[in-house]
Amino acid sequence: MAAPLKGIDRVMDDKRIEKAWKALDRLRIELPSWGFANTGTRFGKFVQAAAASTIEEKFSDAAEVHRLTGVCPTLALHVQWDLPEGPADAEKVEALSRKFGVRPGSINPNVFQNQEYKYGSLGNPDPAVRRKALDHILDCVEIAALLGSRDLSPWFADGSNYPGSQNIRKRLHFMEEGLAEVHRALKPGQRLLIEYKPFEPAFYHTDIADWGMAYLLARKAGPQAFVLVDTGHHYQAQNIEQIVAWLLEERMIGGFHFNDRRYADDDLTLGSIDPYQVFRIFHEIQMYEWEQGRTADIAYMVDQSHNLKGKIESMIQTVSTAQALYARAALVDHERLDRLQQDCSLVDAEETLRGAFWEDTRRAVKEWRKAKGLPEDPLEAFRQSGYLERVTAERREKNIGSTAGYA
Ligand code: LRH
Ligand code: MN
Repeated sequence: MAAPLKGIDRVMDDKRIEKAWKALDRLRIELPSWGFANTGTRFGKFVQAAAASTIEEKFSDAAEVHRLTGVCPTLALHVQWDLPEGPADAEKVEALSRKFGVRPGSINPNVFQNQEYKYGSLGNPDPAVRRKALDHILDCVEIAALLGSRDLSPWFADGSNYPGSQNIRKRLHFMEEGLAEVHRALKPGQRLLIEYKPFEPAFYHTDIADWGMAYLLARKAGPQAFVLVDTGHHYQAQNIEQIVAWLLEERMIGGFHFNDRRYADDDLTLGSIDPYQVFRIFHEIQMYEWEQGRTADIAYMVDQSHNLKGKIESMIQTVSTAQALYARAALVDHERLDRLQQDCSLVDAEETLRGAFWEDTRRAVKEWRKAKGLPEDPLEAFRQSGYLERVTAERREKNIGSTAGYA
C-alpha cells in the first residue's frame, strides 16, 4: 500500500497503519432508533426540537450518520416504538429502508412497558401474561423475517422488588419455557440474542441478571441463541472484558450494546467515561480473532439515550470513538503479546497492550475516511451540512409541544 500514506505523520509506520485500516474496513456499527428520540430519566425529559419521533425521522437521522461515517448501514428497531402495528408495519419500514439506504437491523421486542407486565413478561406467574408476551416476541420473529433482519434481541425487565415476593426458581422455569418456544419459531439463520441486566427497573432480583444466567438460558434454548453484552449492565467491580473472553471462548457471544457509565446503566456516549474499558473489550475480541484466524460473528450495536447532548452529534461522536479505539486495538502485536504472556514477561506484555492504547490513531482514521471518500471529520461535516437546522425547523412544532414529567 503506497501513495495514500503520504502526509500521515510518521508516528505510525506503514505496517501499523495498514493494520488499523484493515480493522476499520471490518468494523460496522448498528445505531439504535431510540437514540435519536427524546428520552429522559424518571426525573423528567428535556425535549430537543430536532429529535426524531417518527420511524421515518429515525431512518433519516441514521442515514445522515451513515452518510458521514460510512460504517452504520443498519438501524436497530424497537418494535413497540417503531412498528406499533407489529408485522403490519413491516412493509412501511421496508420502504423507508429503501428510501434512506439504511437496512433494518436487530429487532427489539418490548415486553417491559405495558401495564400487564407489572409482574413480568415471560417470567410472570400469570400464564395469560406469559402468553401475551410470547405472542409479541413471536410477532417480532415474523417482523425480523419480513425485514430480512438476522437478530432478535429481547431484554427482559422481569424480576421483583422485595425478598419473598416472587419465586425465583419458578420464574426461571417460565423463562426457559418461553425462550424455548421462541427458539423453535426462529427461521434458519436467525439469532436470538439474550441480554442480561443486574437491576433496574427491578431492585431486588432480576430474572436474567448476569452473563451466566443469560448463557445458561441461551444454551438451553438452542443453537441459534447467544448472549448480548450491554456494557452498562454490570456491577462497578465486574471485569467486563473477562466476561467477553469467556463468551468468545464458548462461542456464545452474539453482540454488544455499547455505551458508557460512571455509576449504573447511565447509557452515556461510548468512551466518554472509560475509553480504556472499550479498548480492553476490543482487544479481547481482536486477540481471539488473531488466534482463530477468522472474524468473530459479533453484532456491534450502540444502546444509548442522549438526554442532554444533541442526539445526532452524540451518535457521530460514538462512531468516531469506536473507530479510534477499534483501530488502536488492531495495533496490538498479537504474536509478541502471545509470546510475552507465555513467558510471563508481565511488564513487557502489559506495555505491548498499553502501548497500542497510547497510540493516537485519529490521524490514520481521518486518512482512512479520506481514502473512502468520506469526510475526514464527520462531526464538522455534519455541522456544515445544514441537516440539523433543516430537521429542527421541520420538527420543532411537534417536539416542543411534547414535554413529559415523572409522575
Ligand atoms: C435496557 C436496555 C435494552 C433496551 C433498552 C432501551 O436497559 O439496555 O437493551 O431495550 O435499554
Ligand atoms: Mn441494551
